[in-house]
Parts: sequence; structure tokens; C-alpha cells
Amino acid sequence: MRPERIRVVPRASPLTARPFFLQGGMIVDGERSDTFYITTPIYYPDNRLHIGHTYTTVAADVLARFNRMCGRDTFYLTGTDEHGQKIQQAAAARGLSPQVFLDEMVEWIKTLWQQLGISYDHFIRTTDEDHTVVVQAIFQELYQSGDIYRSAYYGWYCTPCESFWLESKLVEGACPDCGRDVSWVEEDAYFLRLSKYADRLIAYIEAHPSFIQPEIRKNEMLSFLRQGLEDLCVSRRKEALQWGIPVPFNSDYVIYVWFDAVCNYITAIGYKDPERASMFARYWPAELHLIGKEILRFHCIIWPIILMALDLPLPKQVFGHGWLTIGGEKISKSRGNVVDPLVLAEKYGRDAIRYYLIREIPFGADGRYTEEALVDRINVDLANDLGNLLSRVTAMIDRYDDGKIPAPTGPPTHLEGVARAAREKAERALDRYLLSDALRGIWELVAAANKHIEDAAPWNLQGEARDRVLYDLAESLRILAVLLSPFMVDAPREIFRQLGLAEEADAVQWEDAEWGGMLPGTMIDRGEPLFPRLDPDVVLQANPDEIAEQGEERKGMDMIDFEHFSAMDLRTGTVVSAEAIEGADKLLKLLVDIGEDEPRQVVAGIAEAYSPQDLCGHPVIVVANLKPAKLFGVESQGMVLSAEGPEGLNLIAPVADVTPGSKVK
Ligand code: ME8
Repeated sequence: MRPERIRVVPRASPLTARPFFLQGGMIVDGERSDTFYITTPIYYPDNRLHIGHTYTTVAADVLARFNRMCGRDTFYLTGTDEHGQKIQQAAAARGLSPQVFLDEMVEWIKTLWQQLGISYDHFIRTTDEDHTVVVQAIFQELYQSGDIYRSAYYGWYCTPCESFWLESKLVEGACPDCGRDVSWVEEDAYFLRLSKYADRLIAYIEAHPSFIQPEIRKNEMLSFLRQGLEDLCVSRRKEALQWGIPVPFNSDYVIYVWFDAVCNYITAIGYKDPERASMFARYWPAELHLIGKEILRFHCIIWPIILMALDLPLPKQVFGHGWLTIGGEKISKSRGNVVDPLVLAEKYGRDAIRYYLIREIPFGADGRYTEEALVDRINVDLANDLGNLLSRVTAMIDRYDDGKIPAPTGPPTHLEGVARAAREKAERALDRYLLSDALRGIWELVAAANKHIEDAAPWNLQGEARDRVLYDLAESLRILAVLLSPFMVDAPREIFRQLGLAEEADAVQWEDAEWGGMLPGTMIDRGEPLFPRLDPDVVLQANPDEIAEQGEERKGMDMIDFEHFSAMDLRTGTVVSAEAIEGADKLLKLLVDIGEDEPRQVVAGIAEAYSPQDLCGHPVIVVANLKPAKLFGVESQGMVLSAEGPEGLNLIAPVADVTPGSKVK
């Protein structure tokens, strides 16, 4: 039978109406609503997802779990964005049909989320029949209302970003968002009248300061809007792209992938579906679209305008968080500097990954990812602080009280106040989406409880005094298990179990963090350390098996990590001209096209191996970010790669034709 709990303080729901006026996150102009609809971006399954996608998904999961624990009717949506050129190309590259390719990728993604304990309520795929039908209905409706019209498009298209760009917006001829090559598009097309809604959107953003967060992102969006909005091309001709939702009234066209994608937020909850009308009414407008900062424009301009054109309310908040970086660069599929979250979760456990991601990166800002920092967090915060606390407290209860929680007689300790403060800090921070601050608040209780063991030295106490200390420590641990439940999946459960409260874990509510819930006499059940300490020298080796296989000759070689390698900007190039340098027998002055406006001047020590006339048109690889240097009075703005062969130096060149300026990775 489940024991009645002692409730020292009457239960007060954290949802009790109270006004919030926040600068940071959640908009609540008054009271919290009783529903909480939260979304992540729907990710492109053109490739395996990485630790960056995991970050957004874990953060949204923390908020979904917290709100569920607070008794709010929560709906957490994630999914995949499956149309567009990028997917079509990725499937073709694997020699698979898009659908077969996608099904395989989606399976992998779902496994990933399951491994990480992501508690989504629905996984939308934009190839789902019901999504497709509703997107077509929306397109049709806006065409009929005149918000979508037909005209001609002349401009550029960035496939990795799936973005249309006018010539004037390109930066040095490349995509202003990702810096990659764009392709020319010239076709009759359908357009969405963004321009008509620009002023209304500006007024809306100004009147709803928490609509776009963090503040800096709101200001970026406002300044973008104030430069004036061009209407947006929202279709592609079938010849250019087959893998999309057909325009319902013209089968020569498919709908632009971003138009299709943003609509997922309403199709997933039953927009225009008579059978799910009440679901739509309950959850729309969404409380929060959580996204990375690079896709704010789609969520803060295009999506709101589609909603305005449909006469629907706008989501309450779009939060554009920062990027995880490696060596100062955004982690991204196309840069190839990705970290596989599934491998990490298998190696370190999902709670460690979840904790690290949320604790390490101040929510909203960019943050460096390193495995060293992850291991450090595991050893210090999780093994040393939290894990040891549990081991020590359960060991003492075992020893002094035969494994039974003692009754809290004697004067209360300060831990009750610290626990209340930790809960309040966590709650306030989670309400404002300041996720790492919430963990920091919770760790104040971890630290205070550890310190209390040292200060009170229960091993020197007897009777009531010792009972009080041990009860308060066990109660602190119980409260920690409650407060950590949004953040972690297994550890809170294990804390409950070791405290003899296994059943609590199934239905834990945020209000269970009220002091006094632990019933004296409960039998604890000690177990393994919560987070075993790791030896960094062992776990941080890239991959011990691989290194062993590489044999003896690697020994003694100075190894670099990926960060060092990726600091080098290696580009493909073509030699445009070559000439001798007076007084320098070994050097040639080369001009090399590396895809920039002007060819690079590079001085190379290859005169003994190549004559200038052989070099024109020769492909090369250039170190493009080498500091310029003068050699024999000639400036060298880079270096070409070469290797010694049996007959002298050989220039290193790609084996297949590649465009000058391609990154070598
Ligand atoms: O943009 N750091 O999909 P996508 C933090 N399909 N978060 C990162 C990250 C990093 N280095 N890299 C990726 C798309 N993300 C569209 C979205 S929504 C209607 C359509 C996360 O696969 C972050 O949330 O490129 C970012 O916005 C998202 O993954 C981009 O995922």
C-alpha cells in the first residue's frame, strides 16, 4: 500500500494564477494558460541528425515534461521536413526513391529520440497524407483570397537552405545565410503577398514584445522587416523539382518546401480537419516554437504572414536559440563537423547528454561543444555532487537506522529553506525558458546538502539530532528527484527507487517538490552509483579500437583533434597563371582561382618540378586562411599542397572535377 505522505506545507499548485511579466522567455501577459503546445523545427532527414538537433529536441522535451508535471495539458510536436530539392538530391545520391530513403531516415530519427527519452506526443512527417491535403487546401484558400498570385520569378535559390534570394541580397554572389553557392531560377511561379502584411506584422511585433525572443532576435527581425518585404515565391516548377506537394489547381507546380513545412504546426493538431476541430481549438495558438536562430525569418515573417492571411492567431512565442559550435563553427551536416548523438548516448548515457546540453549552454546564446566538457560535467556535477550525495545519505541511513528513513524530530535544519528556494528558482527559470539557470538553481540544493553532511557530521551525532539531519538529507534528495524529472529520464527514477519510493516516479508532479513528502519509516534500497566516475584519459581517446588497429607507426605521432583540422580553410582551386620569380630558382608565382572575385596570389616552391606553362589550368588545393607572407618581395596569400614523389614534388589535386572554392574537408 502506498503510504500517506506527510505534508508539512499545504499543496499549492505552481499554476495558481499569478501574473508573469517577464523579460526573458515565456510570454504571459497575465496568467498561464492551461494548455502548453510546444514544437521543435521539423528536421530535414537528408542526413542523420546531430547533436545540434538533439539540443533543440532535448530543450523542448524539458519544457514539455515540466509543463506536464505542472498539470498543464501539454502537446509536444516534432517531426521531419521531407520535401524539397535537398531531399530529392540526397535520395538520388543513395540511388533510392525519396520515399524509401525517407522511411529509413525517419526510423533512425525515431530511434534516436527514443534513446534520448524524448517524450513527444506526435511525430509529423510532411509526407503524411493529412498534412499534404491541408497544405493544398491552405494554398488554394490563399490563392482564392488573392494572397497568392501568379507572376514570374527571376532570382537565385540556395538548396541547402531551400531559400529564394534576390540578387541584391547575395553576399559576394553566395547565399547570405550559409555562404554556399546559389543557383539561378527563372520561371513562372506563384507568389505570397508578404508585402501586403509587412506593416501589420511590424505593429504586431511591437505590440507583443515577447513574440520573438531573445530580445536581440526580435530586433534583428524588426530591422529586416523595416527594410521592406518582397513577395515570396512559393512554388517550384515540376521540371525543377518533383518531390513536393502539388499545387492543387496547377499540376505543373509543386509547393515551395518552406510553405509546406511551416504549416506542419497547424496540420499536426487538426487544422481544417472536422474530426479534430476541438483539438485544434485547444492547442492553437502554440505556446512556443523553439527553433535555432538561423530559421527565424521563416518563423517570424513568413509563417506569421501565412497565419494572418488565414485569419488565425499567431503563436505566442518564437524562441530562436543559439548554436552549438566546434572550433568556433556551427555544427552542421554540410560542414561535416557533426557529432553523432546516438553514439554519445550509448557511450555516456542519455541523462548525461541531456544534462550537459542544457547545463552547459546558456539558453539563447551560442555554446562550444566539447567532449572534454561533457566528461567534466559527468564527473563533477553528476558523479561527485549528485551521485555521491545519494550514496552517502543512503549509506548513513543504512548504517544508523537499519535502512529506514528516520522521523524528523528536533529543530529543522536550513535545508528546507534551500529546497524551497531551489524549487522556486527552477520554476521561475523554466517559466522563462532559461533552462541552464534552472539547473543552476537546482544544484544549489545539491551543494547545500553535500555541505550539510560535512558541517553537521552525522557520524558525530546521536538520537534526534542525527535523525533530523538524515531525514532532511533524504528529503532533499527526494525533492531533487522531483526537480530533475523534467531534465533527466533515468536518474530521478533511480533516486526515487533507492529512497524506497519507486512508485512515486511514475506519477511525479512538480508540486511533489513540497517539503515534507518523505514518510518516516520508508525502507530505502541502496544501489549502484548513480553516475560512475569516468577516467578522461580512457573515455576521451577517439576510439581505442581504431587507434589500436592503426598499428605501431602511429606511436609517437602528435595527434590533433578535429577542431585543429577544421581551423584550416582548405579550398580547391585552378591555376590561372604562373611565372618565375627573379632571383628565386625554386619559387613560382601563381594566380589561383579559388572561387573568389579575384584570383589568389600564391608563391609556391615548385619551380624545380613544374614549368610555368604546364601549370595553367592545373587543379590544386590551397590553404586559404594562411597568414600572408612575403617571399623574395612577392606576397603569398596562401599555399598550395604538394607531396614528395619518387621523381620530385607533385601538386595535390582532386581526382574529379570540382568547382574552384569548394571546401576540402
Ligand atoms: O531548418 N546548434 O531543418 P534542419 C543548435 N527543415 N541547434 C542546431 C544546430 C546547431 N549547431 N544545427 C541544427 C530545417 N540545429 C527545416 C526546419 S521548421 C518548419 C523547418 C537545430 O534539419 C536547430 O533547431 O536544418 C535548427 O533550427 C534546426 O536544427 C535546423 O534543422
